[in-house]
Parts: sequence; structure tokens; C-alpha cells
Amino acid sequence: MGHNEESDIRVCVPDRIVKTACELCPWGCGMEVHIKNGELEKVTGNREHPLNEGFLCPKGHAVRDIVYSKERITHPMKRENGEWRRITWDEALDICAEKLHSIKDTHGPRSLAVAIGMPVLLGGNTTVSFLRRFCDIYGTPNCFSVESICFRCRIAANILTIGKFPAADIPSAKTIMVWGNNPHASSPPTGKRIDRAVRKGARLIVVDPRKTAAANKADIHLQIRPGTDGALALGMLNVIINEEIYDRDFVTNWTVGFDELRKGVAGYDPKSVEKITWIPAESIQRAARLFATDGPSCIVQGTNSLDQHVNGLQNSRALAILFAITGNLDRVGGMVTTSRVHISPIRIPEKMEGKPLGVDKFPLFYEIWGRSFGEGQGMELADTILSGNPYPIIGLIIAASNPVVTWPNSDKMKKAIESLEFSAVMDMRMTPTARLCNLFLPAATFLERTELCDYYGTLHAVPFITLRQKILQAGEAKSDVEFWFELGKRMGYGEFFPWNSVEEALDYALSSTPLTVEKLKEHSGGLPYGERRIGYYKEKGFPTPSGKVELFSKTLEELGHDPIPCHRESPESPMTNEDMARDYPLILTTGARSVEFLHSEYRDIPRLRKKRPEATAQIHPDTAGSFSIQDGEEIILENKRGSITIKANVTEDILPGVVSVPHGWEDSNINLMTDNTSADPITGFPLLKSLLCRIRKKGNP
Ligand SMILES: Nc1nc2c(c(=O)[nH]1)N[C@H]1C(S)=C(S)[C@@H](COP(=O)(O)OP(=O)(O)OC[C@H]3O[C@@H](n4cnc5c(=O)[nH]c(N)nc54)[C@H](O)[C@@H]3O)O[C@H]1N2
Ligand SMILES: Nc1nc2c(c(=O)[nH]1)N[C@H]1C(S)=C(S)[C@@H](COP(=O)(O)OP(=O)(O)OC[C@H]3O[C@@H](n4cnc5c(=O)[nH]c(N)nc54)[C@H](O)[C@@H]3O)O[C@H]1N2
Ligand code: SF4
Ligand SMILES: [Mo]
Repeated sequence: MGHNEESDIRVCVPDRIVKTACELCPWGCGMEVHIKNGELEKVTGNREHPLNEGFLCPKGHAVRDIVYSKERITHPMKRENGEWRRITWDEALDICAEKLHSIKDTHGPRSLAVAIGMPVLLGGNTTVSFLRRFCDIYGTPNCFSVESICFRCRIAANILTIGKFPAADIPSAKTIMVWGNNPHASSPPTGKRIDRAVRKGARLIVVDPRKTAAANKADIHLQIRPGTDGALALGMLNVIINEEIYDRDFVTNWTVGFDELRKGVAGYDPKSVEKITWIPAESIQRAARLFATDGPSCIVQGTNSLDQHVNGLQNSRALAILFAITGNLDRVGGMVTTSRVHISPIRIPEKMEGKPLGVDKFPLFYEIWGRSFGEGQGMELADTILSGNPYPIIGLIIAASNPVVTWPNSDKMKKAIESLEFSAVMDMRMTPTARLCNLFLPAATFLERTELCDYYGTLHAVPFITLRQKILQAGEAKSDVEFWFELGKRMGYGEFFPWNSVEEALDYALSSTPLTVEKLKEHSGGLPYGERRIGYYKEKGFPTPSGKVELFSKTLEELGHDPIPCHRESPESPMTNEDMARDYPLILTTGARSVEFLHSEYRDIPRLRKKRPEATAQIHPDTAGSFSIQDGEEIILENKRGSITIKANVTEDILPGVVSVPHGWEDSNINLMTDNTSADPITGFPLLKSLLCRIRKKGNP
């Protein structure tokens, strides 16, 4: 593999194999980058890395194509009269500084918003905290991220129930329940670990409307109607409580509200739950018995498939109750937490002026028991920009996101960005979002910056830390952290950014640990860090107000929410909204991942694109037949908000009556059909996976 002659990418380390952590999707697989003759020769998986043990997925193997892509832009640009003009970083920083000063002077700091996408979150805790440090000093509380639609709902549900967020200990589990997750596409190292556990004899239950790779290997596949997961979990709890196959000692000593739970689940007998979920009662019983009696058992839960519903938080709470009362918490092969890398304080939240948008409506999204997540609910952003209510948002900086494609209600998001006085985007490519902004700032890829990958414990129950090292320099691209540091200095906040380099800043962050950047470089590839907390609650209790698992949540009750989870139907449901279902008879779930892409990324990489050249909607043959639709045909998919053209993938692999559509495709953008209205009353998550739609042949009225 030779150096791409047209590219302006330089290798900046001597010939050797540099170990790092992949950042092309959320999981951080150990990767070896081979530098030979001053060029990036190839990448291989790091066999010594505890997560992936040498495996890389197709994206990981395509890293060279991604970094060297011809679509990359590696210099700043300014858009004037509809044309992009190349500018220097000096000019770019001056423009940002001047605009930000003027916004602050005329409207106050909160009129600047920052929207953070997945890749910045993947930079680890320190990356996000350094960005937010800038916002604190500037004074704006209005930081939003894709956590308004992803992951946070699940974390909040677990904190409210057990006080912490555990991960599945897959390798030691006897029963694994994969719930709303297609790991072979969205988390290949997890898929591998499940496959291995199953080969060793673990039992597998899969809850998914589609026959995924995991479902095809499962002992029990619960093919659920989207949006009814809460009912299924309550049905399983009903069986477990009635048959007294829960962990009695644990329930007696370590939970509050068991009697209320017993009453709460009484109505969810398997027959009633069959009607709601479309899953046979007998399968619900079998799954409940297997999970409760053949432990240790763990739940591998999708990161957003249970959350983007009207009952998002309660769904995850029901799952937490399920693994808690069956005695699977802090247990080898169950659900475990690990100790964390405690970085020195980076944020200065006391400097922030007020609280972000969305706090009033969704206080538990912002903080729980004084434990602050600290972001605003991003579903408020576009409406506030367009209405100026409750106050104007004048400027927006978008850091590693493509909200015009990936956030709900693309049309509204587009109008909102177009209406801003100032908008800047930091990215690698000219995305549909970047096209609308005033300023383009070129971002470094993970091979072009130094950062910590410190989340293996939280996500995989693997206490480990890996350093991502700077190996390349691409033109004038800067890492996100470098940009925020330099902007801070340019705006006169130098005293708050005393570090001469990102490495120096990381050493500050690590100063409360035995680690340093140098030490991590010496152990390039990573270091075990911290411990798995097995049996931890027996020593420390649970970090909830009661010190126990809160089956009954007083916190939720006080805020007017259900203290015991119950099932609520989607506002778009054939069961409760018959009028709408007459016009739109099919259930729509969006955002199923494919292994080749990350959200809207990598469509420009031929070796990935050729495996999946276009977006397709999965439809069961019975459903397709009733609309006279053939496999491979172009169809119109529509609902009351919008319509898209997409190819039909007619397949037995999906429940009849359900349509599954991926997100991230510019030309078949499903977010033209979604709404940014908050659906979950507790977290403000939108409705992306239990909607109604209809389909027709293209050309037919
Ligand atoms: N290749 C790739 N990997 C990714 C990503 C990517 O874009 N591409 N994105 C990353 C990110 S940020 C995230 S959040 C995760 C997402 O990861 P996941 O949330 O695990 O998403 P998927 O792997 O698509 O699995 C979701 C599964 O849920 C099913 N499903 C849909 N609706 C429902 C429902 O109502 N109930 C139930 N039980 N199941 C339902 C779908 O059929 C699908 O098989 O993936 C991460 N990994
Ligand atoms: N309908 C529907 N919509 C969804 C979902 C769904 O299931 N259904 N899933 C949602 C979920 S879970 C998520 S997490 C969001 C993801 O939403 P986004 O985070 O907006 O997703 P990406 O398309 O990955 O956008 C990331 C952008 O950052 C750029 N980039 C890559 N690396 C870097 C970097 O290091 N620095 C900078 N500055 N830029 C970088 C990429 O080129 C890309 O344009 O999508 C959500 N959208
Ligand atoms: S699963 Fe693939 S893209 Fe994700 S971190 Fe691992 S190798 Fe990289
Ligand atoms: Mo996500």
C-alpha cells in the first residue's frame, strides 16, 4: 500500500508498529498501525488487547482509506456569497473569536450553543471535558450532544434504579439476553464475545423484531413488536415473581418496593403481554425461566433501541429490575461495574451562566441526586433557534456531528442552521450540515491526535485504558481539543488554558492517577486499570438514596412519573391510534446499523460502499405482497411528516407489519420522517423506533 500521492498527509513517527485504539465506531478495538518507509503500510488488530483480541471489523480494516479519503478537507474555509474560500487558521480563529465576543456582548453567553456528535464523545472523558471547559469559561450552558437521543436514557434509568451503570460480563455468563441490539453489525467485538460464549455452552435469548445474526443463533428469539419492550420485561417479571424464581435474599436485603412491584406487574401475565408484544406467551415464560434460573445471566442492551420511545427510561428501568431481582448484579457472568480512571477536574461549571435548555422539562436528564450529566436536551435546540423562545440562540458550533442527517426532523434542523447569524462546523468532510455553515474547520482523525480511550470498563466491563497516539499530520487539520484550546487563548482565556500541548493537558488530567502520557506510550496498546467490582454492594450498598435497589422510585414519583415501570403505547400505535393507523398501517423502526458505516459516515469509502451501495428498507414478504412490492424495487415510504424514496429489501428476516429503515443516508434520509418533539417525559428522548408509516410502489399514487 503506497502513500496517496495527492494527499497532504505526513507520517510523524519513525518506522515501527504503533499500537492505538480504533475510533471508527464507539468500541475502541486495539489496533496496530504499521509505519514502514515513512508511510502507513497497513493496520492489524492488536492480539493483546482484551476487548478485540486481534479482530478488526471491515471499518477497522478500511482505516487507511478513511484517513486518506479524497473527500477529506484539511484546511479551514469560509463561505461567502454561497462560495467556499480557503482561509488560514489565524483567520478562522479570529472570525470565531470576534463572533463569539459579539454574541456574548449583545445577547449574553447562553445565545451560543454547541452541538456535539458521536466522534467527540468517542474521544473519551477528557476530550468532552476540555470542550466543555471552554463553554464554562465563555459562560454558555447550552451544550447539547447526541446523548439527547443515545445512551443517556439508559444510563439515567440504571442510576435511578441501582445507582450506577453496569455492563454485561459476557465471557462468564451462562445465559445471555441480547435485547434490541445487533452486535454483529453495531459492536462486532461484542458479537465475537457472544459467539464464543455460545460455543462454550451459554444460552442465548434475543429480543428483536428482526432475525439478526444473533437471533439466528439464539435458543429463544422473541420477535417483538417495536415499542413494547417495557411490557415484555414486565411480563417476564410477572412470571419470575409468580413462580418465585427471583433471588429472595437479595430482594429482602437489597431492594425497596418489592410489594409495589409485585402489584405493578400483576396485570402483565404472559397472555396479556402476548397481545401487546405479539410474542407467544409460552416463549415469554420460557425466556423468563431461563434467565432467572440458569444464571449467571446478563443483558446486552442496545444503546438506543429501547430508549427512543415514549417509555424510553421506564423500559431500561424494567430491564435493570429484571437483572437485579434475579441476583445478577455485581456478579461474575452477570452485570458488573469497574472502578474508573479518576481524572483531575477539568470542567469549571460554576462559571457557566444558568442552566441549559430543557432542564426545566427534563431535570433528571440534566442531573440525578446532584450527580450532574450537565447537558441540555438537544431536542429543544432547533425550535429555540427558530422561535427565539425562551431566548435567542444566535450562534452554533457543531463539533463532529451531521445533525441535518442524523438528528430527528432534518427539515427543521436545516432551517434552524440556515437562520443563524453564525455557524461553524468542525469535520473532515463537506457534509450536508457543513454546507449550510459559515465556517469549516478541518478535524484530525484518531491517527492524528493524542487522547485517552478510557471507557472499556463502562461499556464492556473490561478495566483497561489505551492511549490514542498521534501518528500522522493531515494538512492543517487540528484535533478537536487543540481547536478549543486555541480558541480559548485567542479569546483571552489563556490563564484557563495553561498547557502548551494536548499531551501536557492530558498529563494534568492524569495527575490524580499513577498514569502519565509517557507511561501509556511505553505501554502502547494499553494497560489494565482498576478492578471489576464483584460483590461490591455487599461492602458498599448501592449509591441510591436508600442504599438499595429502588424497584419503587420515590424520585420519579415526586416528579409525577410512574414509580414502578408500566407499559405505555407509542402515540403512533395501531393499538391506541386507530385513526392514524388506518392511513399509516405499518410500524416503522429506524436506525438499524450495518457494519460498514457509522451513522452518516463512510459512504465515500469505495471498499465499504460497494458492500452496501444504497439504503434499503426491510419488509416482510407478506407485507410487501399486500402492497404488490417486489424485492429490489424502489418504493415511497411516507408518514404525515414526510416521505423518502428507498429500495425495498423483501425478506423473511423481519416481523410482518414492521418496516426497518437505516439512518444516515443523505438521499434516503429517514430523519425527514421523524420529529424532534420529545416523547419520553422523563428524558425528552424523541420517538425514532415506534412510528407509523405506509409504503407504495414508486410511481403509484
Ligand atoms: N457499524 C456501526 N456500528 C455502530 C453504529 C453505526 O452507526 N454503525 N452506531 C453506534 C452507536 S452511536 C450506537 S447508539 C449503537 C447502536 O447500537 P444498537 O442500539 O444496538 O443498534 P443496532 O445494532 O442497530 O441494533 C438495534 C436492534 O434493535 C432492533 N429494534 C428496532 N426497534 C426495536 C424495538 O422497539 N425493540 C427492540 N427490542 N428491538 C428493536 C433492530 O431491529 C436492531 O436489530 O451502535 C454503535 N455502533
Ligand atoms: N432516525 C434515526 N436517527 C438517528 C439514530 C437512529 O437510530 N435513528 N441514531 C442516533 C444516534 S444513536 C446517534 S449517536 C447519532 C449520531 O449522530 P452524529 O454524531 O451526527 O453521526 P455521524 O454521522 O457519525 O457524524 C459525525 C460527523 O463527525 C465527523 N467526524 C468524524 N470524526 C471526527 C472527529 O474526530 N472530529 C470532528 N470534529 N469531526 C469528526 C464525521 O465526518 C461526521 O460528519 O445519530 C442518531 N440518529
Ligand atoms: S468494531 Fe470496527 S470500527 Fe469499531 S472500534 Fe472495532 S475495528 Fe474499529
Ligand atoms: Mo448512538
